[in-house]
Amino acid sequence: QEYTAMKLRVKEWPEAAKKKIEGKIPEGGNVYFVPATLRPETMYGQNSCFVGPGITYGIYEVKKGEEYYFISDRAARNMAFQSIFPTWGAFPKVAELQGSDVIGTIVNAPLSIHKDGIRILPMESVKETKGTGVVSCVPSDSPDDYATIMDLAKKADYYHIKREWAELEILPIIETPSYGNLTAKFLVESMKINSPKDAKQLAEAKDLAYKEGFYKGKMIYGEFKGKSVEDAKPLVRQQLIDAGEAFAYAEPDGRVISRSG
Ligand code: ZZB
Repeated sequence: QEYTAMKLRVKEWPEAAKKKIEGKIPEGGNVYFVPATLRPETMYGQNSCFVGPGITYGIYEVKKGEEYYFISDRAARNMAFQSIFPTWGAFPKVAELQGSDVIGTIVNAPLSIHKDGIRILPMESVKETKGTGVVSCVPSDSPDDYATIMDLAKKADYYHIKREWAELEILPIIETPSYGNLTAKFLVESMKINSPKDAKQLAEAKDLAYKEGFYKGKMIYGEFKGKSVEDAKPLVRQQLIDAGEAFAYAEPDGRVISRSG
């Protein structure tokens, strides 16, 4: 799996996170949340960014005094063998936090219509063993994200968030013949998915959304408006990478690869 790892720079930490990172990030050092995505062309529609509240994350030093990544330990280890850290195999950890510590953090999200930043929010279904453990929320085109954001808005108190953090306008970015311009909303509603816990149905919806979006989707927002999703995807990705706002991150597939041959 070749992901696009996005760099979402922290603008403001909540109190719980401040306490845990105090004295650990040098003055002037930037921390980035790094969601891994397979859909760079949807980044215009990021309206928040998810972490698993019960997952343990680290802040890792990528460039001393300058650049630090908030990711899962597993992702840091993988990145250390992809020349993302300066020393091969090394991934220096400067702080350890729980996902729940960072809920409410404001980060700057490249390409997002939300120019003042987006919030870090909780998503129970984030898998620690996939990507970076950080997930960008695009409720227009990801059924999981749509179901989660609806639930967060409905049960804001339960999730210890402010309702308005989840109750944001959903930007249409891709038009498809079968599902209109808000694919995720269409699928979640028509498949009667009532909760982000409906894992089986959500997996099915995700599959449908991927296929329809990739093969039939057309961009209706952004610099590549009018182009097919298939054509726009690599263009948006390259633009983000060239701007230093993203980098390539490959997910090892878990199988043991024989190197004897
Ligand atoms: C933004 C986005 C916009 C995504 C979209 C999807 C869609 P896959 O297909 O199963 O390999 N993701 C990444 N890491 C995690 C994680 N640790 N736990 C849960 N979800 C994760 O999944 C890749 C996608 O799953 C990634 O791409 C990310 O969400 C999420 F419009 O990023 B995506 C139809 C899907 N649309």
